[in-house]
Amino acid sequence: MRTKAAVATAAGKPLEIMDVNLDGPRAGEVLIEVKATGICHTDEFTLSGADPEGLFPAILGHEGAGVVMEVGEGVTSLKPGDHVIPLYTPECRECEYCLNPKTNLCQSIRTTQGAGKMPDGTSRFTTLDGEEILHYMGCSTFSNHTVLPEIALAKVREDAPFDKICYIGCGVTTGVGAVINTAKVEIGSRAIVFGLGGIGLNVIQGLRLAGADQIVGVDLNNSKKEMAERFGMTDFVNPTEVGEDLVPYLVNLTKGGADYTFDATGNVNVMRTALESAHKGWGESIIIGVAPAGAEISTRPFQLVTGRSWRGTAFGGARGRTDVPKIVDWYMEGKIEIDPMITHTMGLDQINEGFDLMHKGESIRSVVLY
Ligand code: NAD
Ligand code: DAO
Ligand code: ZN
Ligand code: ZN
Repeated sequence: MRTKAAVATAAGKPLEIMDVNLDGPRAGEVLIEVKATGICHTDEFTLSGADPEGLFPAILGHEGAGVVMEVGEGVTSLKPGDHVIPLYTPECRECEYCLNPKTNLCQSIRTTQGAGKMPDGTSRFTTLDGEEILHYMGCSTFSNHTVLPEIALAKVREDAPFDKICYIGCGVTTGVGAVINTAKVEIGSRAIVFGLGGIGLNVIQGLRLAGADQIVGVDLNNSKKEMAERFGMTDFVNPTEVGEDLVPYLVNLTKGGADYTFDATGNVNVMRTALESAHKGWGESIIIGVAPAGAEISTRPFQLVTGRSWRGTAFGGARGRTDVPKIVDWYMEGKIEIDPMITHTMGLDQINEGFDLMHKGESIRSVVLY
């Protein structure tokens, strides 16, 4: 079939809106119509050329929601008409990783997904001239139609609005899941969240859901304060206005250090501050932010000897086919909020404006509606 897509032709260039060819689903694959997709920082990271694994030409986008149109041979868990959210972290339920309750990092299609291909090693997308276009994170939601492996689709309830639940495909699940699945925050905890963007706000609402008593938000940008308070932040700290070293300031503010700290900036210096402002003896620091290629973290090992621990999380530790439908339920039941975080919507033709809004720090989430 022919469909309309925003194609990343080369690093550092705006996306080009064009018609492309899309082959139908092969065995174990599913064709979906994408109804809405968020624009995430990871798309920008790849488009900018900063992602060492970025491949071009490709159709980016990994935060979508849509409807199944056709299923390939052997697909049993989905049928045309089902509402779905694409998963950049699939869940095959069979590999060594899926069978280990300690991780959500299904490895069954890792190699081909990283190479921009479907599991059989080929792409379904070509230009109208027949040139191959690569998939991205196994999702390619910046196309009105896309093909994914069955194991990379979460089936969700049909009354949930696409323009909101697309955000559960990355930002919401990453932030809320970091609290619930990775840190397993207890009622009454004290926590610090570094970075109050699209991920950090979801960490904050995850902390509220978990019953944290103190939720400190740290950001260089004072304009982030109001929205973070709306989602449950109890204290705001702008490091440039503290007038003393940040770690002792935060340790004092949290009465000895936080039970849990989260980095949602991707800055390795902030990651160190997050670790060192966790409570001596038991504080846990969770890295969510993705640092630039080649960046390294450091601290004095005595920080760990004295009981702090340093961990990371991808996709909020969520097993997508199992957990994403539950997060959609939480949204529909009012346990979590999404609507205020969708600050801008646009058509596919305006998608580059969504990237501009992100660069200027004016949006939390821009969502493309097809
Ligand atoms: P964002 O740009 O919307 O938010 C980052 C926030 O950090 C901004 O508000 C900015 O003002 C603030 N900030 C920057 N430097 C700071 C500093 N030194 N001190 C305090 N605040 C600072 O980004 P986002 O969409 O929220 O993503 C955050 C990070 O999470 C990115 O690195 C992204 O790649 C990563 N991410 C990780 C996963 C995962 O599964 N681990 C998934 C999605 C995104
Ligand atoms: O199994 O090695 C692997 C791949 C893990 C991918 C995790 C990606 C998480 C961070 C990227 C940001 C996603 C938007
Ligand atoms: Zn993302
Ligand atoms: Zn698996």
